[in-house]
Formats: sequence, C-alpha cells, structure tokens
Amino acid sequence: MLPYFDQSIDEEFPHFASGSDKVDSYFELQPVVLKYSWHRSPFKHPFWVILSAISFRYLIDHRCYRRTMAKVAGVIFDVDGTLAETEEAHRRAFNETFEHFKVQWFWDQHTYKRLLGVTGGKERIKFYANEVRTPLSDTDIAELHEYKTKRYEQLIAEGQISLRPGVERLINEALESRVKLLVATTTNYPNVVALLDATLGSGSIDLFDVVAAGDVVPRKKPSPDVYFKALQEVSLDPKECFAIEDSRNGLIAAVSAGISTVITPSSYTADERFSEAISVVDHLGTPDRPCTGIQGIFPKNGIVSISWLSEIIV
Ligand code: XBP
Ligand code: MG
Repeated sequence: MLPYFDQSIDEEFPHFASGSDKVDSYFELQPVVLKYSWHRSPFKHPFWVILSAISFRYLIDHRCYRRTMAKVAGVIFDVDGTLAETEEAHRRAFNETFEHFKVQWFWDQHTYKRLLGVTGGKERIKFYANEVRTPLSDTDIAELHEYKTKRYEQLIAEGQISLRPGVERLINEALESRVKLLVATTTNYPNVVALLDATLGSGSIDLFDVVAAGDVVPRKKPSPDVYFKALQEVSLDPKECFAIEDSRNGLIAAVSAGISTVITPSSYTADERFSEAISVVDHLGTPDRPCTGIQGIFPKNGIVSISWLSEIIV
C-alpha cells in the first residue's frame, strides 16, 4: 500500500472525497494529482513522481468515477425556441418576404402558432399555400424561402436575440467535460450559424461536433431522422445522450430516436403536452437564475448541468 493512502486525504484534498460535489470533470483532477504527488513523493525523484501520479489516477478512477466521469456522452440541442426565442424573428422574416414578393399573406401570432405544427419553413409555406388555395410551385417556394432565410440572418445579426438562460453555461460545461455537442434542428443551417455567431461569437458553430440541420434529412421532426443522422455522424448511442427541446414535435422526434429529453418550453410551445419528457423546466438555469421544475424530475439546485444529466441518465 502506498504511504500516502491515509484518512486525512479527504480533508486535505476535498476534490478526492467520495461523492464530492466539488468535482465536475475527471480532467480537472489531473493537476491536483500531480501537485499532490510532488509534495508527497519521498525523494522528489521522477520515479516516485510518476508512480504517484499513476497510483492516484487509479485511486481517482475507483473512488470518484461515478461523480467525476460524465456518464452522458452527448447533449443534442434543438435550435428554435430552445437555444433562443427565435420564432418571432422567423415570423417577421416570413411576413417581410411575403410583402417583398407581393404575396397577400400575413401571419399573425395566432396563425403562426398553428403553422408551427408544420416543421420547416418551405413545408410551412407549402402547407399554407394549399390551405388558402394558392398552390405554389416548388421553385416559387424555394425562392421565397431563400429570401426569408437571408432576411432572418440579417435580423439575427442585429444582435437583439440572446441565448436562453443556462444554454451558454451548459455548452461550456459540455466542452469542459468532453461531452459531445450536437444540434438537431429543422431550421436551415445558415440560420444556426447566424444565431451562434450573434450570441456566442463568430465561428462558434465549430464548438459543435455535429450540426444536423434543415434538409439534411427528407422527413423533418416529428420524424426521428434528424436525431438519427446527428447520432450517426459521431457514432453515439441514443441511450448515452440527452436532447434539449422546446416543442412537442421536437420531443416526439427525440423520444422516437430513443433519446431522453429535457424540455424547456418556449413562448410558442408553453401549452403543449410533454408527458414523454424526463424533465420539463422553465429554462436550463444558472447560479443567478435557477430554473423551476414544471413536470417530471428536476435538479434540486435549479441547474440542468452535465453532472445532473449524468446522474439521471438511465
Ligand atoms: C423550428 C422550425 C423551423 C423555423 C423555420 O425548428 O419549425 O422551421 O420555424 O426555419 P427547430 P426554416 O425548433 O427544430 O429548430 O425557415 O429555416 O425552415
Ligand atoms: Mg424548437
């Protein structure tokens, strides 16, 4: 047995204490281990230092594994309504497009809420065109949608939309814990880039390991296909991931792909049914602004964190 394997270790190095909440990431411990090894190694000889480091790594693996190693391997974010309240910007972009092309349509909030049941902008335009008996060709729809996407990007670039509480925190935690970050959305890829650029900074799309967006699959949510596509890209098992969604369509898509889902309802989806979700909270929570549980289980400290997701993953 190593000489420094004593009782006082928990007081002296609280990071190592079994069940300690102080440890968020296994990787955070490495500098502490080395420091400890250096102080305790009898002759400061490299052999003892290395041996100490290896021994402590073994110790940590066995004593702290459950608390430190994130069991969740991937967090998959929906975009609209989940990362940010973007649907009003989409609605404005649609209406300005109709005006530009002199289409006599206007989607008020009530109409738009109903139309959100049809996921995807092109699909939504097509559905409405048929509803008002003004069928449009696919080429016309593509032209309208292209303009709408440009307008949406401009609106987002104005910087008036911020990420919902806790989103940036959870993204940072995932990065620190080496948990993969994925996006699965029905919205267009340029819209995702625009939102992330405006909120997290230019090029922040690269923080994500995979972004499955828009027409990457032919069948949009509530089909699980976009989730399957995202998982497949990074070879993750649905059982080791969590989806963060805001809508019933998104929830059905994620759950149908076998992924446990946390719902943060958005302004347009607050009255939808989320009985299949593992947790429904008003937002992801921050230390300054803890979340409130609405349905299912929720974190006691009001923060949907990587360690909480790792605890509840089944
Ligand atoms: C929400 C949507 C999207 C947007 C419009 O997507 O239904 O269709 O309203 O986006 P999600 P596009 O919640 O999956 O992010 O016009 O680019 O399709
Ligand atoms: Mg959504």
